[in-house]
Amino acid sequence: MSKYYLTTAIDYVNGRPHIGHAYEKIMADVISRHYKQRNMDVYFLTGTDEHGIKIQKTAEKSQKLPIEICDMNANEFKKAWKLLDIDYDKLIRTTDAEHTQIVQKIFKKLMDNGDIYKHSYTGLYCSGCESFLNPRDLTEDGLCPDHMVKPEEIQEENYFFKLSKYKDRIVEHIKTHPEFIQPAFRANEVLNQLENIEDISVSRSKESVSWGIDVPGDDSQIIYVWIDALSNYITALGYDPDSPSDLFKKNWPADVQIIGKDIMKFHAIYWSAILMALGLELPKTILAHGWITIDQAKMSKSIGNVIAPKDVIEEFELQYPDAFRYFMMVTAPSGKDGNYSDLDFKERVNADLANNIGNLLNRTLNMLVKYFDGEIKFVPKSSDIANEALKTVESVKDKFDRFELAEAAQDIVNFANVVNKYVNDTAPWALAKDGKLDECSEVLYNVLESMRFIGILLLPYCPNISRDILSQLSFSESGYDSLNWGLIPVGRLTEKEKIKPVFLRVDSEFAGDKKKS
Ligand code: ME8
Repeated sequence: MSKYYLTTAIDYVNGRPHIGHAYEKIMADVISRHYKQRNMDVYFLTGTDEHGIKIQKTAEKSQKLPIEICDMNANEFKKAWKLLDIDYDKLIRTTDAEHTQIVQKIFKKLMDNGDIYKHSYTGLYCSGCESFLNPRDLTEDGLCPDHMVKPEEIQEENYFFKLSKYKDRIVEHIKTHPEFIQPAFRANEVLNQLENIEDISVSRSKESVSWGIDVPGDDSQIIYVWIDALSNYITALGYDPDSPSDLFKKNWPADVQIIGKDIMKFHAIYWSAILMALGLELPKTILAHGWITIDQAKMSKSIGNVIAPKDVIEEFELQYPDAFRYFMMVTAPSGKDGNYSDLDFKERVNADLANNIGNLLNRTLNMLVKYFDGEIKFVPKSSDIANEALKTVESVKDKFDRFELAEAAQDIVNFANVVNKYVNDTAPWALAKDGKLDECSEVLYNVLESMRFIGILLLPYCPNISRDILSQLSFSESGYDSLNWGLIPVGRLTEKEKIKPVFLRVDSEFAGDKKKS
C-alpha cells in the first residue's frame, strides 16, 4: 500500500466555521476517500490556527482570555467537521503543547543555522493577512488588496528569516516540477511574487502582540504566526529536528497540501524556504482552490451574509450532509471560484441526486420486483453500457489525479444520464409486456450493475447515499477493486419492502421530519 499524506489549511479561530472553510475540508475529505478506495494508505490532517493579533483582539473585545476563545471556536470547527462527515486522522491545534515545543526547536535550528537574524524594521502590517505588506502591493488608496483595510505602520526590532537566500532554488523547483503548483496557471503568479521577494519578519515584540509562542532565548518576542502555522504540517506528524518520528518519516513529503488561493504565497514561497532551510523535501503538490461567494457576493461579517455549514443542513432538513458536500464540490470548476445560493443548491441536488441517480435506482429495483420477483436471472454478456461504465471509471481516476473534482463528479452524472437514456430507449416495461423476459432481465441487470458503479464512484462525495445505494443492491464492497463489470450475482437481490429512495428531493413533502408531520 503506498502512503498518501494530505493536509488542509488550518483555520483561524477568531470566528466560527463558514462554508468557505467547509469547502476546503470537504475537498480534502473527498480526495482522501477516493484514494482510500484505490487502496492508498491515506493520512489526512486538518487543524486550527490559534495564535496572533486577530485572536488576541477578538479575546480583548469579548473580555475573555485568548485560550478561551480558541477552545470555544476550535470546538465549533470540530463540530462542523463531524456534521459534514469529514473523516480526518488528526486535527492539530497550534496551541497544542507538542506543537509549540517543536516550533521553538524549529526556530532555534533556523537561528543556529544562520537563517534567522535580528533586524530593526519599519513596515506596513495587515492583521487580516497576519503579514507585513510591500508598499507596491497595496491598492492605489494604500489598502491591503485582500482585506481592503489600511495596514498599520509598525516599527520594531524583529527576527528575520533569510527568505531571499532560497529564492533561486524555489524558482528552479517550480520550473522543474510542474506538478508542484496546482492548478498550473497559478505558477506564474508565484514566479512573479518571487521576483521581488525580500527577507521576512518572523517574530513580533510582545508589546504589540502577546498571544503567540515565545522566541527561544528571547522572552520579549513571540514567533510570528506563519512559521508557527506552517510548521503544523510536520509537527502534527511528530517531526522533531533532532529525532523525527516514524509517522513523519513515513508520510513526509506531503502528497498534496490543499489551501485557498489567497495563501498560495505563504505556502509556495515561505513554506518552501522553511523546508529547504530545515533540509526537508518539499510537498509534491500545493493545490490552491478558488473562493466561495454567497449569491455572488464575498462572504463578510460586515455584510452579514456569512453562512455556516449547519445553516444549510438545518434549512433543508438534510438527513445526511451528502447533498451539501456534493453541491460544494460541483459548484466550482477545478481551481476556480464558486458560488452558493439556496436556489442553485436545490436545483442541482434535485436534478443530479434525486432525479438522475436516485430515481433510476428506484425505478429499476421496482421493475426487478415486479417482473422477476426481485431476482437476477442471469449475468448477461458485456454491453455498450459496460464499456461506458469502465470508461467512466478511468476518466474519474484521471480527473482525481489532476484534482478535478467537479469535473469527475460531472463524469458520474453524465454516465447516469447515459444509463437513463438506455432505459428509456430499451423500455424494459414494454419488453416485459411483450413477454421478452430475457431481454428485459438483461436491461435491468445492466442498469443495476451501472448503479453499483455509480454508487462506488459517488462515495467520496456522498458517503451515506453511496452506502445506501450499495446496500439496496446487496453489495458491500466499495473499493475500486470491485469496479469490474458483472459482479452482481445471480439470485434474489431485493424485495418490495427493502426498496427505499436513496435521496429525496429537497423541499419534497417527504423530506425532513418536520415536513412529514
Ligand atoms: O488563512 N471560500 O486561515 P483562514 C473558500 N490560518 N475558501 C475560503 C474562504 C472562502 N470564502 N474563506 C476562507 C488562514 N477560505 C490561515 C492559514 S495555513 C498554515 C494557515 C479558506 O481561517 C482560506 O483560503 O483565514 C484558507 O485556505 C482556509 O479557508 C482558512 O482560512
